[in-house]
Amino acid sequence: SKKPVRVAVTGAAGQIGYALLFRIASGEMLGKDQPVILQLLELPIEKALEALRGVMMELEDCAFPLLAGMEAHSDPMTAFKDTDYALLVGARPRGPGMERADLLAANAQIFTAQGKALNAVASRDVKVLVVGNPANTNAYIAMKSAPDLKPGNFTAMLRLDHNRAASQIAAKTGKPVSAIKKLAVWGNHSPTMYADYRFATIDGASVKDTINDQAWNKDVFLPTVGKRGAAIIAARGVSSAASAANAAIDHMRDWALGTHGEWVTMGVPSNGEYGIPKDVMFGFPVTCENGEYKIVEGLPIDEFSQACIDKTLAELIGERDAVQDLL
Ligand code: NAX
Repeated sequence: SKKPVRVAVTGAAGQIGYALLFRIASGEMLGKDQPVILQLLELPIEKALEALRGVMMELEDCAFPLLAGMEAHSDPMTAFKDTDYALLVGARPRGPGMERADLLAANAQIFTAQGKALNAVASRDVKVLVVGNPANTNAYIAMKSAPDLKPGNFTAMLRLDHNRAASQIAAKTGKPVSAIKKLAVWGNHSPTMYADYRFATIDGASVKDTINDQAWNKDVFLPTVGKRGAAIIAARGVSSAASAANAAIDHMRDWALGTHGEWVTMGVPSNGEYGIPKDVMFGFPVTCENGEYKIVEGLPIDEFSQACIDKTLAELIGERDAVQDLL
């Protein structure tokens, strides 16, 4: 049987953590033959650590055959020791009256410390997924704080946006989501992201030609996907958790086990693809093979798409510039 791998999860006592840990431990992320050791990080405050103890009791009570070990930590330097995978879910939420700059600064502090800890103690091949918002910029900060790790070890979660887009297209066309291929979401995990179905196929037919309605794209599809997080908060009273955890599982599973030629969306550091400045953590279509992702290159970008990409890029550059002095 396989040797256990180490999976660190931060914010483990939060609502995404609660929807995520049980699925990792049951083998849905890394395979039904891959034992895992969970290294869980929470804030060093009694309430959070007590809640984490409760979650760990429930994990024990599942008696998962693949759960080879479990640790609680309040210091990233121990939580990330030798970790092969790190899901950075915990982040500072926006409090009442908090300005955007304050939010960026508070998270810069968290993700600098976590990036440094990963740099110091994690496996050299660690795969890092940042879920905590602002996810792209937090991933950028962690990457910049870990100079001894490859930039490509760091990614941000755009998969929820990708899955939301797929689901809207399935509903519009009356086809199952499984029939949709070659969808892409460009840019920031924020309402500025650009979900792009120009290359997508459904049962082999062009999605764009099947829908054939640019007004629907612009006036319905893009706003629906972009504002989906807010719609869920309005309906549920709290933010998306199960769907976010599901997207995190999809992202890591595909990165680790491969996509067999199919496209998925990951936020990854640019190497200059599509004119995105180097190191900007940007949503791109990728394929994954042998534990590596590869950006799908050479796609034509029309005028409408370029304007959308420019807008989401401008937002990311603004976030990057706001934290530059804190790194
Ligand atoms: P919760 O507030 O339920 O849980 C967050 C947990 O993180 C708390 O238990 C808190 O104690 C812990 N935490 C905070 N700072 C920490 C730190 N420095 N180290 C370790 N633990 C820390 O939030 P939840 O609903 O689970 O959401 C978590 C994050 O995901 C938020 O930043 C949220 O905005 C973000 N999201 C990102 C999405 C994406 O697609 N990228 C979608 C869903 C979600 O909104």
